[in-house]
Formats: sequence, C-alpha cells, structure tokens
Amino acid sequence: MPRDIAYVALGSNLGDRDAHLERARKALAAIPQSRVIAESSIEETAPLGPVDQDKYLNQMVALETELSPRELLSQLQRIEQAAGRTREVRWGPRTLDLDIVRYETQTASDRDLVVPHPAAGARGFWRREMAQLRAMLGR
Ligand code: A4P
Ligand code: MG
Repeated sequence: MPRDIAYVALGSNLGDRDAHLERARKALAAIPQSRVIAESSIEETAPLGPVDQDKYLNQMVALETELSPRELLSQLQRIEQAAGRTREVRWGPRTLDLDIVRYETQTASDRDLVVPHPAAGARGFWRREMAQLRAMLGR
C-alpha cells in the first residue's frame, strides 16, 4: 500500500476531556506503519445532533500512513475501546470518538466505512481544523 495521509478527528465530551485527547494522540502516534505529521489546535464546540449533552473538545491530526482506510478504522476502534468507550446512544456522549474524516487519495464507501466522512464538509470545526493542518503541511 502506498503512503497516504489520513485526517483523523478526535472528540470527547465525557470525563476528563483533555486527558482523553492526550491519551488518544499518544495512541495514534503508536499505530503501526504510521506517523503523526501535524496536530490542529483543540477547540471546544457546542454539541451537534439530536442528543442533549455536554460540550465537546475536538481536534484533528494528520497521519502519514501505509494502512488502508479499513485497517486504520480497526486501529481507531481498538483505541476507542481502550479509552473505555461505551456505545449506548448513537450520537450520544462519549469518552473518545475517533473518525476518519478523509484520506488524501483513498476513498471508501461500504456500509460500515465511508471516506470521506459524510459530515466532512458540513462541520465548521472540522473545516477549520482541516484548514490548519493543510496550512501546516503546505497542502
Ligand atoms: N463509520 C463509517 N464511516 C466512518 C469513518 N469515516 N470514520 C462507522 C469512523 N467510523 C466510520 O460510529 C458508528 C460507525 O460508523 C462505526 O462503527 C464505523 O463502522 P460510532 O463512532 O460508533 O458512532 P457515533 O460516533 O455515535 O456515530 P457517527 O455516525 O460516527 O457520528 P459522528 O459523526 O461521530 O458524531 N458534537 C460536537 N460538537 N463534536 C463532535 O465531535 N460528535 C458526534 C458524533 C455528535 N456530536 C458532536 C460530535
Ligand atoms: Mg464516530
């Protein structure tokens, strides 16, 4: 698999949100065949969606990786589970949510994996974080 750049969104709105993001960044840095090449700033955001819940901390990192979108998804799910992620309510509060926002070149459109993420263009904070990363990377 050729090297590509994956943009991974981090979100937390439960417990010690800063600590969840910090642990997640460390775990992302340890993903095999991958390397974190840029990190956006952290932003506090009002909750989106139908569920009444607390504010989120959101951040995005750029990962240079040889993993396919599917291989990366399973790494992200492993990290979410290690963070004590429980999955009671769709869109609901979570200690850690990791989403693949997009890949520089690869796409996916399966039932359980859509890349670019359908909300990639619609979330203001994702657009801002993506713009920061692209500026850092000169892309
Ligand atoms: N899945 C499909 N495509 C992807 C992808 N590109 N990246 C599948 C990651 N996962 C992807 O996700 C459900 C399933 O989506 C996964 O099993 C995977 O196979 P989930 O994380 O279990 O459930 P979820 O996060 O509750 O649902 P979803 O649809 O991922 O929602 P989002 O978009 O993650 O929204 N408000 C603020 N301010 N900030 C947030 O970060 N996040 C959400 C969750 C709601 N409100 C928010 C925020
Ligand atoms: Mg998610």
